This record gives sequence, structure tokens and C-alpha cells, in this order.
Amino acid sequence: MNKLHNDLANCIRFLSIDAVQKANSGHPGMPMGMADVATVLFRNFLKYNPKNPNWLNRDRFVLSAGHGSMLLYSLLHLTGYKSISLNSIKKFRQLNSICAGHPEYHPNSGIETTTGPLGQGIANAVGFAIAEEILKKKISKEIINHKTYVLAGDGCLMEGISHEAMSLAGHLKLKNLVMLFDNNSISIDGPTNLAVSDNFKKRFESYGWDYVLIDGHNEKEIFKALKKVQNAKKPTVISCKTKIGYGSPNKSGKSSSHGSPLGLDEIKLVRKALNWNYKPFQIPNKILNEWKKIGKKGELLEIRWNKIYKKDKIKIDKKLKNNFSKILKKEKVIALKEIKSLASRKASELTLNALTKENNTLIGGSADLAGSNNTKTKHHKIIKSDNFNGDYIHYGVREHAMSGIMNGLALHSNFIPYGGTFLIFSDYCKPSIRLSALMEQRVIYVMTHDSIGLGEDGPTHQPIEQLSGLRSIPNLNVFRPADRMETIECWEQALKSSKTPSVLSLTRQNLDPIRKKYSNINKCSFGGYEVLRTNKKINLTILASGSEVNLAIETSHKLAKDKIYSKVISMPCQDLFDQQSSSYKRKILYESRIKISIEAASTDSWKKYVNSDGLTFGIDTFGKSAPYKEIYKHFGLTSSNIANKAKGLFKRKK
Ligand SMILES: Cc1ncc(C[n+]2csc(CCOP(=O)(O)OP(=O)(O)O)c2C)c(N)n1
Repeated sequence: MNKLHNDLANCIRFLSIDAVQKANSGHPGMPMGMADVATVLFRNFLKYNPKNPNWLNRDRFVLSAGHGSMLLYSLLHLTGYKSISLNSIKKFRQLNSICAGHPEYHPNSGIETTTGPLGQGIANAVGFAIAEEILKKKISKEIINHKTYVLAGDGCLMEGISHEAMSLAGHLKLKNLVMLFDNNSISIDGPTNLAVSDNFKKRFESYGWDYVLIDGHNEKEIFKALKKVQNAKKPTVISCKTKIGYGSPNKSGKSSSHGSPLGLDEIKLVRKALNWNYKPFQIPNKILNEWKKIGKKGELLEIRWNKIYKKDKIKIDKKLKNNFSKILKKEKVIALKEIKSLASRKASELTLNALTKENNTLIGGSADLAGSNNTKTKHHKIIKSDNFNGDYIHYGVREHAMSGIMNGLALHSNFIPYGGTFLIFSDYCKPSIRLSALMEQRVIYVMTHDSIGLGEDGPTHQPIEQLSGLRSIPNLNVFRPADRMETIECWEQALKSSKTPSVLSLTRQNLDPIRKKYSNINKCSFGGYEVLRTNKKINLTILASGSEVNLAIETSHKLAKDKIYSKVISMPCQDLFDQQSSSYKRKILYESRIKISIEAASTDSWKKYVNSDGLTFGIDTFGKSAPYKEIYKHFGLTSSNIANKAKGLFKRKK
């Protein structure tokens, strides 16, 4: 093997070993095993510019096996990314170091996505590869022509999301997607044959991928395989047979090198075995310069690309339209003209209809529920393997992959992905929703059939705890609009929130309009606001969301007949309400001492507003299979029951 190659790869190995040892925690085995593959990729094939990590036409490198984070930090540091200094590597896993335990996405850093939950990176990579194909069609193949490489381990490939995402990638023939499979047959519990006997070749070929098996420590074989994929017609798995902890006399090939420091004595032996006579964190200038030269190549690539790009820049800017605010203002006027009872999923479709007519940065889709989620409009063109000139993805019944792919679409450039499923199946999307929030990505989850209001499909399909659970995810806005006007405003807010993902929780059943006057202000942007009061002075505040706002209004009128005066607060987004000024929140919440809440779901997230003097009306058990009005009655969600209970409350207080 070539000495220079060995030296370059050993830089990665020793930076990783030493950083893990210094932090006294981390995963040395994977970076040691994959150092050869990564070196050939970064040295000979990957297109990137360390001086401009955001270069639009760069190849994307995704480390799905995020526990091997030191591999990525070493590569970024060695090739000259400013974001990863040697000092930050020395502070691996310490507070506020960019070299966090697992890679955390930072714009313009070279860390393309947050990984660690195994398998997520594969779905992100599929999203990147789809985005590349779409953007190429929107711009031109002279300007957009890059690849996505994803490094995945045995663990990633055991996860269900890998099956979903790779199956879709094969179906779409994403030829610019390459997986580098760290096929070391070791995971935490020991050899992978404890739990897996998949035939990888058959598995991946059946998805429609090419598969090539190589020795992941043989520079020539790695080079040859990577060279071949440059002209691939399908996505490709390069299955790299490697030794975890390569170079460690006592720990290589064993799970003991997976997730703990090797120990000072063993590290001494590795230095000897690999003939590395340098101190911890010391990279000899000669080798460092070679790495820097590799990084420099990318600068030239971008300079050349810029010449073509500049010519077309004006054309590109014109091609990507992002004018949703104007469109939605018009929609509010139309909603008043066409006022009628409407399901919020239908209201969402009408809103999308207007948006997709003009805006071409939205990429819609659904997990096989397009007609139920109302996510597809007459303006959409479907993305197909032989035609990426489209803006709608049929994800199939693959909610988890859909969500991870949407993260990739959002991270890639300025696409705004939205995807639909039933709210109950947000549980199948949850790990990726959490990552959208952590990465501050504008991904919009359209989740319909949002309560017992879906009726006869029964408790398996009726969300109960989902809303409270989703609301507890930091940096996620959960919207539950009450009518068409609120649906438009929630969409506007979701689109405006460039650093926050959103869930739009929408009904199957029709809702009577509540907002009957035009407002230039987006009232939903306050999270909660007054929609009705039965008297100037009130002694009860009724909080409700979505389909229950009408129920709250009915209840309020009923109570007024008994001289209990109240106001109704529509609260489409608790997350935004909680961010309002304390004076605004006080005005909404503390005008009356007594408050009640109504939402056809778990009462958990309402308890913080309704103190012990009040009552929460909701459902804290599983739902029922029946026509929906009967289920509402069964759970006491009727204006007469709520008004009676509220009256009782006042009697007791007297
Ligand atoms: C979803 C998820 N489940 C479990 C883990 C914990 N975990 C981290 S690494 C790992 C084993 C991974 O094995 P492999 O991909 O073969 O990595 P290698 O041992 O080769 O480094 C597990 C179970 C995780 N990070 N994410």
C-alpha cells in the first residue's frame, strides 16, 4: 500500500483515538476501520470547498453512523475547514465544542446533518439525492451535478428506516447516491450474526441498487469502486469489508473497540503497530500539508463552477419563487367570500392549491394518503425515476423515511418540504420530527384525522397523547387550526418559521367557520387569541383548539343564559402562545381566575394553563369506534355536559 495513503489515513485514526482518550468517552473503532475508505473518498472523489462549506454544488457527505463522529471532525479539520480547529478536537465532547458527541448540524460548517440515531442519515441522504435531481431540473445539469455519499454501518442497516429509505431510493433510481457500508460485522453486543443473517447483496439488489463488495482497507479496490460509481445508473452500495478498530493489536475486530477509549497502554501498541511515532494530536507538517493540498483542490473546483453559475445566476433567482405571504393574504379574502363549513384538511388543500400554483420551492408528498391528507393539488407534478421535473413525492407507506427524507430536502438548499400522514402515525415519524426541530429545519408535517373526530376507524387511528407529546418537543410548532381562516394563517406561520418545523394537525370532519372578518394581522401567530366574549366583564375563560373551538363557543353561549359570562380563546398553537410577552399572556389567561380547556385529546398539555380551580375537558383513555358525534357524546365532549360541569364549578366556589 502506498505510504502517503497510509499516512493520510493514520492522521484520521490517531486524531480519533487521541480525542476519544482525552474525552474519556466516544467511539474509536469506526473511524479506525473506515479511515482508508474516507481518505480515498476525500482525496480523490468528493467535491467540496473547505473555504465555502455551503457551496451549492458540493457533494454531500453524510455520516449516518454518527457515533463515529471523530471520523468526520478529523476529515474536516485536516482538509482545512475553519469550523473544526485542532483545539475544538481537543475539546471533543466538552460543553460548547462543535465536536459534540455525535455530529450536530451547523450551517456552513461541513457537518451536513445531525446523526446519531442510527439510520436517520440514510434517509437524509436519500432526501439530498432527490433534492439534487429536482434542483438539476429546475436549474441546469451544467450547474447542478453532484453526488451524495452516505457512510452507514451494520446498525444503520438493521434499522427499519434504512429499508424504507433505500427501497424508495431504488425505486427512484437515484444514481447520484452512494452508500459506503462499513461492513465490519460488529456492533455493540458482539458479532452481528447474533441478530442478523441478511444476504446484503440480494437485499440491496432487490431494492434496485447496485452492490459491490470490496476490501475496505485496500486503497486500489476502494479507488476502483468509487471511480465506477461516478457513472452509475442506479444508487450503489459499496460494501467495504473492514476491521473495526483497525491497527489495535488487542481490540481490532472486537466490539470492545466500538464505544470506549482504547486506553493508554493499547494506544501505545497501536502507535507501534501503525508506525506512528508522533505525540497525541501531533500531525507532522509534511502530512498535514498533503491534506491541505487535497482541501485546496476544492477551491479551484468552485472557482471554475462559479464562472458558469454567474452567467446563469439571474435566471436561477427568477426560477425559484418564494412569494407565499402575498398569496396567502389573497386566500384570506377568498375564504371570506366562500365561507362555509369545511374540514381543516380541505382548507389546507385549498391553501396549498393557491401556494403550489405559483411557489416552486415547496416539495409536497404523503405516505400513501394523498387523498386523505389533501396534500396533492391540481398543480403538482409527480416526481418519477425518469422525470424529476416535479414537486410531489409519493413516499409510499413509509412515514419514518418520509420524515427523514424531508429533513434531507430541507437541508440541501432552499426547498420547503411538506408531507402528510394521519396524526396517529406521527409516532412513526417522531425520531425524524425531533431531528427537524433539533436541526432548526423548516419541515412541515401535515397530519390529518387529528382526533376521535375521524370516527369509525376507532382507537387504533384516534390520536390521544400525540398532541401533548409533540408539543413537548422543543422548537416544534404544533398548529391545530379551528377553521379555514386559521388554517391559512397557520400555514403562513409554518412557512415563515425558517428555523422551526411545524406540525399541522387537521380534521377529517367539517368545521363551521369562526373567523368571519378579514384581519391583516395573522392572529394565529400569537398562538392564542380571543374569538368571543359574552360580556364586557367575564368570570370564566374557555381555552380550546381546532375542532373544539366551536364547542367552546356553544358552551359559552349556553353559560351566558345562566349569567355565567365567559370569553373563548382559540389556541391553535400553544408553543407560540408560550413565547408571547408576559403582559399578553396575562391578558389572555388571568382576566378570570377560573379557566377550563377543551380539546378532544389528552389533557396533559392544558394543565399548565388551567390551575386547580378549573377543569380540563379531553380524553385520557383510548378512543372508541363509532360515528364521531356519538364518540364525542361518550366522552362528555358536548356543550351541555361542559356547561353543566362549569356551572357546578361556580356553585362549589360560592
Ligand atoms: C436508533 C439507535 N439505536 C441504538 C443506538 C445505540 N448504538 C450506537 S452505535 C450502536 C451499534 C452500531 O453498530 P455498527 O453500526 O456496526 O457500528 P460499529 O460497531 O461498526 O461502529 C448502537 C446500538 C443508536 N445510536 N441509535
